Amino acid sequence: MNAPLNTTALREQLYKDMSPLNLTPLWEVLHALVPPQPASPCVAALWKYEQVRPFLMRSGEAITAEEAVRRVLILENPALRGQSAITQSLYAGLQLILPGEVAPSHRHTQSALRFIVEGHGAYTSVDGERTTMHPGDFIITPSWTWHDHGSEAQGPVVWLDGLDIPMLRFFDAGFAENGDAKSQPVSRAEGASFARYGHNMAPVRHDAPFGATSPIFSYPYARSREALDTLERDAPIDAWDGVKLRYVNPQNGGSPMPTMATFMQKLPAGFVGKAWRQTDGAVYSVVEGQGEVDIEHAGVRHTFPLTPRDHFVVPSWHTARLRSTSGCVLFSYSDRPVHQALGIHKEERLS
Ligand code: 1HN
Repeated sequence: MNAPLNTTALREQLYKDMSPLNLTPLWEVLHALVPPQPASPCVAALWKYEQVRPFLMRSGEAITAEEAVRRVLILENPALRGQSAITQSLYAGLQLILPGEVAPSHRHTQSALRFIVEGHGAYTSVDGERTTMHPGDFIITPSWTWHDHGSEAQGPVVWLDGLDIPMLRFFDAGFAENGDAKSQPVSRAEGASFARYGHNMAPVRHDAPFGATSPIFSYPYARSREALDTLERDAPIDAWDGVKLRYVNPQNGGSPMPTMATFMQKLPAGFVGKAWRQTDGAVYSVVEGQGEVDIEHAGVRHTFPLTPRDHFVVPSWHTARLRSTSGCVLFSYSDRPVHQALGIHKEERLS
């Protein structure tokens, strides 16, 4: 029911008179502040690799990795253009490095993940240890560690960068520092961190070299794929996820980074998944095979066809459903660990 005219006039005058003191009535915004359902401003979106790749290659002609510092095309949520964000809390971009190039050393408080999309033989160095990239590998840059990238590959190498940039921006906690040298000196053998922490074993005198972040820099695709294949053959298939595993920090069983969870899943051939929704917004990279995803929110429904190297985003509380006739492997990351740390994570598995 509308307020009578004199009341309306009274209120409008009140709002106008107190506005110079930076006062606003809660009752006008209360409903939007605590909505009955999570109400993300983000929308579902798909980036087809065949459409994106030509622009990546053109960037390779337009600017060097060194001049750009990081030659990246940001995947911006269509509803958040200009904010360098794919969800309210997460950043995503596709980075290109060409043979012989170096992306110079720096460090920042933001955590980063790399998911290798195309090409072999580029490397990233984290605090003196190099990791060679292969398609499907998941590589971590812990907060405040020196990192640079380089390439001794034959052709272009492209990876997905996932960072917690919008989250740290929200906390006004973003800092960065440039290194003295373009490439940091290599001080540890490649594979040392994986040998220490990647085989269900750990150093006897336990340390946490990167605090809350996993001491493993690289989770190789071959290992993840083998696990999914074994489970697809020998274990019950989840009706929503197919076969889905989360990557872990071997020191505590939690997510590899404090702000981002990462997952790899396989949809068996003929999979028709049930629908779910969850409060963590998730970014997906299609690794192998073909499939389809339906994403629905507030009466708007998208069906995205999926082929390798495509990327898509499922924002918070959007209902999603996966299908694959021939089988499909998907990598994804989300801000779930933060929701869980705050005790606010919600998931609904619909039938
Ligand atoms: C960054 O340092 C990298 O190290 C990639 O490759 C993307 C986006 C924003 C800020 C820093 C990298 C980034 C970034």
